[in-house]
Amino acid sequence: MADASCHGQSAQPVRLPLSDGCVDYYPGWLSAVEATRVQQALQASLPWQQDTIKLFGKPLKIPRLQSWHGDPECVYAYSNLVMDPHPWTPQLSALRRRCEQLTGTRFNSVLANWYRDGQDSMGLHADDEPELGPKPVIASLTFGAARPFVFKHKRTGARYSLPLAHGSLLIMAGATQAHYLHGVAKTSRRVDARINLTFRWINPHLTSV
Ligand SMILES: O=C(O)CCC(=O)C(=O)O
Ligand SMILES: [Mn+2]
Repeated sequence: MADASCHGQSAQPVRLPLSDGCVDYYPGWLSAVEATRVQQALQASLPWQQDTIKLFGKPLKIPRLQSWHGDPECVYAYSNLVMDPHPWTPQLSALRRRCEQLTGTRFNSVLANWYRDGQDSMGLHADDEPELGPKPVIASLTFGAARPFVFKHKRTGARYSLPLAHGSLLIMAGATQAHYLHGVAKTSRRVDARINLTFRWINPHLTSV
């Protein structure tokens, strides 16, 4: 259990044992009933799309649905994909406010990911684009199936994995993005849908497009 938070205020999170990172986990941040209500509303109301990236020059559909929301200037670029933000919905704004109150940090954007089944995934990566700044605080809210969330140390290759529970909140802060990759692997197990929201602060003047 953490005795001091690395992202502002403290509300009894579990501090993950990642030597060079700073990751706090709040398993039941939302009640199961509220989390289910939010998940259903997000699935029904966000403008989900399956984006295409270029890998070694070849177009490739990413294995999940996404929806990018934020303040108008929050253009986000990764893997040759440039995303203009959809506006905040009342529900995303309310969740953002609660994450801001907990962390003492501001967020101006959120990436929503919908993993439809076990074939949907997110490859190992770090959220280390210049526009996120050197020590980004990222608030990650999970709904639905508890898929293993994997951290891999960039230098040592050491791995740490935990299943992120329905209604849980994970805060990645400090040097986590500098030292670790993270991702959600495919699985051949039958798994239900999973939605994840990552709230971020983007500096629009540093966007690399
Ligand atoms: O789905 C997740 O838990 C992680 C999502 C993520 O890493 C991202 O959106 O950058
Ligand atoms: Mn990420």
